[in-house]
This record gives sequence, structure tokens and C-alpha cells, in this order.
Amino acid sequence: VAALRKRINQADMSSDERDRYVNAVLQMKKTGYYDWYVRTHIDSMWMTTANPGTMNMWAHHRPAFLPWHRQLMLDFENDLRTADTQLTGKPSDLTLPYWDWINYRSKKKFLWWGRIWGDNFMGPNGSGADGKVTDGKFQAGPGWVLSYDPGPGYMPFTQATVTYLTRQFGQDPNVDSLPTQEQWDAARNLTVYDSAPWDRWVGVQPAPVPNPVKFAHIDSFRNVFEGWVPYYDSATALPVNTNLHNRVHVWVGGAMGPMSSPNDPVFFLHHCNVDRLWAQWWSDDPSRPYLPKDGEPNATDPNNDPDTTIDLQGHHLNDPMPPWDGRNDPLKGPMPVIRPSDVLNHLALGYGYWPDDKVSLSAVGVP
Ligand SMILES: [Cu+2]
Repeated sequence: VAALRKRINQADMSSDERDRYVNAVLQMKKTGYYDWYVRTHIDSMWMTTANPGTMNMWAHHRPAFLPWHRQLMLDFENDLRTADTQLTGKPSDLTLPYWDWINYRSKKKFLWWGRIWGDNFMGPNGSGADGKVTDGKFQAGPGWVLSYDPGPGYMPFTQATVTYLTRQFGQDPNVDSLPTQEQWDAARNLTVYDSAPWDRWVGVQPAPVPNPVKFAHIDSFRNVFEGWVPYYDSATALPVNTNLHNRVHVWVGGAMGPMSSPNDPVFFLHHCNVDRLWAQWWSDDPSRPYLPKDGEPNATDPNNDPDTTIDLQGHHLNDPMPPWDGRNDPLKGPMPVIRPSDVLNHLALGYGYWPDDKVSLSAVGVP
């Protein structure tokens, strides 16, 4: 039986594990591999010079949101191990930790839970008018300069320009708290992965769209979890578009807001938790299919102005997900072909979450 990587709660990391994790991230920054993630995330929703009128939609507002980010996390974990080995000269057993934002939250505005924001790990909240982070390993300075380079063939990225890390915890008056267990439980109860028209408006009461939006009880686990609609048919979204996954980006604020959000290293701990929660949903019933199936036609959605045609290329069960579509990447060279169908079972990819996957991890002798 193959071993499984054990992904743990960041709160359970030893100080040695925190140090090694941070050092490997800083090493990736030096070699340019860290900024590959910023670039790839920008490119996933940005415009090429060849087609400047159309935003890519590889990874958000669409069904591949969860499989695409799963592959991104797996690549990051692999690159992190390479960086750790570069530093120690030994094989690496580092894994990506998750930030359980449901259980490490506080309703009190200025109480931040857990050691995640310690100077020896992710570093603290920002301060001042723009939320500049001035302590910790990722503080403003030459060691952590944010990147906005979308790579060759892309339009210049102009959505953000600040060169140092910024955070503004809970500063948005509508998002002064993190998601709750009740909200996640309601999302987890949706049994259908995604539904037509497969965009960020699935499950929203149809036109004229109420403001705030109202849930129309169309099953789309993906859209509710991504955070574009509320979780109850009786609820309105207050505010709109900021539930679950989205809410965490907005709550952290600063660099976690724009398309370049992997500039904040907490992005990876957040998305590791998103991946863990998807794995919980999948484990509830592994026979639930990923949707759309192959051959599903493009949809039309008048709400999705200006792109009323929802192009499903890259989102069907067996479509290659860019950039994992065989292209030649400027940094990584020829990319493997990865489809949603390749990543639906996280255990088959070689990792499990602790303690969620306790039984599977124990079965292969991972303590
Ligand atoms: Cu993303």
C-alpha cells in the first residue's frame, strides 16, 4: 500500500514544522517558483494579448473551481518539498497545512485565533491606511516583494500595484466575521455538484435579480461553496457574493482580494481548507458525479453580463484544465494534462487530511 501524505491543521504544527514551512516558502520566492502561483492564478481569469476582449475563466465562477485549485495546491506542495530539500539536502516530508477558519474564528473583532498569525508563521494583520504588514517573515521589505507579472502573452495586470503584503482583517463592514459551521453544514447538504448555467449565478433567484440576491434552491454545491449565493432557500445573502470561500478572501482583505491573491502565503492555507471541505462533501457520498459530464453544451445566462454564453471548455469531466493541458510553460516547461476526472479522489492523489481521513491514513500506517 502506498503511503499517504498527511495534511494537518496548521494549529497542530510544531514550531520546527512552522520554521521549515516558512523557510521553504521563502526559498520558493527566491527561485521564482512561488511567483508561478501568483502568475497562474492571475492568468486563470485574465486576458491574453491575442484576445484582449475575453477574460479567461479557467478556475472561478465555473465547475472546475474545486478541481483546478486542488491541482494548484498539489503542485505547490510538491514545489515546497523541492525547496525544503534544496535547504536541507534531505528528502522532504513537508505537507500543506490547512487553516480551519470555521473553528479558528472569533466574533470579537480584534481577537485573532491561533498561532497562524504569529511572527514565525504567516505574520500578523496589517496596519495603517492600506494595511501594510510590518512584522513577521513576510513583512514589507526586499525578502517579500509582491508580483503582478502575468507572464508572456498576457495583457499587463493593473488591478493591484502595492509591492508589499497588505491585510485588513474584518475591515469590510459586511464581512467582519469568518464563515460558521452552520453555513458550511448547509452547503454540505447540497447533493448536486453543479448545475446549468454553470456560472456564478447558479442558484440565484432569476431576473429581475433581487438585491441582495436570494437563493432559488437550485442545487449547486460548487457555487454555494465558492460563495456567490446564500445557503438557505429562506435566506438572502447579506452582503452578496461573500459567503464561505469568497468570505475568507474578503475577511483577510488587502492582498487576498485581487486576482493576484496568492501573493499572501495564507492563500495556500485557505485553499487547503477549501480542498479539505470539498473532500468532506465527497466522502459523504463518493458516488456523487462531478458535473458537467462530457459533451454538455455551453449554456446561456442573461445574468452573466457581458459573457452571456457560458463556455464550458476546460470544465467538462474529461477536459484538460489549463495550464495543465500540455502547454509549454515559461518556467515549468511541458505541462502534464490534468482533467477534473483525475483529481476527484484526493486519497488516490496520495494525501489525506487529519483527522478527517483518520481511517484511511491509519490503514496505510500513517500515525
Ligand atoms: Cu482562486
